[in-house]
Amino acid sequence: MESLHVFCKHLPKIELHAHLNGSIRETTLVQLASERSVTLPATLLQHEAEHHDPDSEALFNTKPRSLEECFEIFAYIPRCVNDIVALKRITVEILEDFANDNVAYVELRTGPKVLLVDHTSGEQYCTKKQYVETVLDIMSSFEGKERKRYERELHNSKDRNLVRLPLVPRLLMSVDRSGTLDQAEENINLAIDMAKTHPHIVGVELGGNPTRNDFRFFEPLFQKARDHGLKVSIHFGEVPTARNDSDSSDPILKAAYDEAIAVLNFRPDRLGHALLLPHVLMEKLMRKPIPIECCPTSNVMTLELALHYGGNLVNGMKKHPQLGKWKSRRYPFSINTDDSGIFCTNLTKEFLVIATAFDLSKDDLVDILIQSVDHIFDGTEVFREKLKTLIMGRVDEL
Ligand code: 6MZ
Repeated sequence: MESLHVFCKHLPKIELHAHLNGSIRETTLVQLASERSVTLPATLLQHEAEHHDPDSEALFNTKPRSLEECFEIFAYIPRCVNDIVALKRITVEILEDFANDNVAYVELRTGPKVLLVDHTSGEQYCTKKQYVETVLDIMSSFEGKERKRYERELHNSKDRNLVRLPLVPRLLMSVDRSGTLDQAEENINLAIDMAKTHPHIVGVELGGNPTRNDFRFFEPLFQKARDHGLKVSIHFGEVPTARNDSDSSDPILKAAYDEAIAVLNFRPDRLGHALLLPHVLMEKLMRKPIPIECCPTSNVMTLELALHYGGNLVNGMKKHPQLGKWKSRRYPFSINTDDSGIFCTNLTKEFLVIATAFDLSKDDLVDILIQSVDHIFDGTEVFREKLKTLIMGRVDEL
């Protein structure tokens, strides 16, 4: 276990499904809340002190976190990250955390927000565009520093494969499905407009509370984004659906099924989660796969699988409704954190927990990782091939 942990830690990884405001360190969230006189309900806070260390051996002791609880805590976050000062802080810390976890490429996703400039000095607001520019500026300067660090260390090192790869950050702009069509349109137009001059913006995504609204409501906007060259990822299969087209006994399940069919017919570039799929939909995907962004711990938590196994994440993971099948049928998927702050996780833990639950070898993990490089939204084939070569170079040394 220990050697597998070290292997997962040093493996250069890629992250394709991470929500910015869900990836806040819990310690930072608590501090921001206190500075802004926001009282966070103690029941929503996750970890005992020993779990704060991301490398802690107490890996899998996360408290259960239902989907409902996730959205309860998401409602508090904008009151804590309410100004540009906080946004800068969390963005830098999140990039540092991914870099320290040996992540070589990350696509962060976030819904642009109107924030205060500084919560301590009055009521001056900045625009959604300034929100995105703030994140992009931090990404660019972080990427520049990482590249310089990498070149310096290469220069000083006898073996280039021992040097930690630089973190390359990219951005997806989110549409929150519980918001209005006007808000969604504003975000999509902003993404299209800003992507013309900001190559860090590589796509758009639909997320938010899966019990609210319907993909079809937003579909023309995602088509527009796609027509402008942006890639599209859609959260999918987070709530149960009817079993098939003729199963219409429950109108909510039937609507969820019809929505799922609409998503699949749209053929997004990637699907987030894709958890609760009836056989018919899974077989439809098997025939013409769309890469899935799997978020193992988040899935087990939101489906409350660990709850039934005394809080044991590994046992809960064994009951993951899809992961075992995807692996055995060689379905294209990537491993991601979703909300590392909310679920007390990082990519090392995600690789370790699936390896432990499904008895995967180091080669299996590398296999999953390398095939998922093809799912990256950053455009060039050359970039992806180079990344695979760099990852394999490091793997040879592990
Ligand atoms: C659906 C999720 C999510 O955009 O404020 N979000 N949406 N399913 C999930 N699985 C648990 N986890 C996070 O990031 C926080 C927002 O991301 C979405 C929610 O809308 C949440 O408010 P940003 O940076």
